[in-house]
Amino acid sequence: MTRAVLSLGSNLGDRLAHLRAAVELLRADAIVEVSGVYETPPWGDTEQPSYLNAVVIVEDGAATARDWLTRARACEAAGGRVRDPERRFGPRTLDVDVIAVWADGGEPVVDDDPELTLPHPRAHLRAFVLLPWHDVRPDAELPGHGPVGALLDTPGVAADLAGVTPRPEWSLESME
Ligand code: PH2
Ligand code: MG
Ligand code: MG
Repeated sequence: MTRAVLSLGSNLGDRLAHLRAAVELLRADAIVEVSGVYETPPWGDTEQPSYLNAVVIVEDGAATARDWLTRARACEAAGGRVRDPERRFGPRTLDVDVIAVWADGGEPVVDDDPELTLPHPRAHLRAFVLLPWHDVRPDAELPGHGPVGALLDTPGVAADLAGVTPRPEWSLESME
């Protein structure tokens, strides 16, 4: 069994529809938990529309960390993602980032592969990842950085929390 935390983000087109489509695709891979949706100011490149962000926790008996990246990219491709090499943190229809992966025995996967660095090298700085994750897993730990609850209290993250707005009217839960 491997478990992964994925971060979903969209700030172009029908943002909610993009997040919902990603969740539907990932359901086939056994979604364990889906967070609420937050509207968040753009981080890292401020000249772009606000994002909708959410976090999902997924489990699959056989998936490797690389498989989670492949699945994340398949979601992005289905969401019409076009990459702009000139603009690393620029706008996007759908972004699915692998934040952390745990192997069979619960050990975190640590990897400095530039294509899939694990844990995600900027997750500890991002209120838009940490807050929805903490909502669904209050005891979560980001490998190498400690409890997510404590990271929410670090100065840069705590300052950003003010702009992270819950949108309870926009659910990603299945309508079934
Ligand atoms: N993703 C980025 C860059 N900036 N800002 C917010 N609020 N949410 C994101 O998902 C996001 C971002 C590139 O991955
Ligand atoms: Mg991203
Ligand atoms: Mg990404």
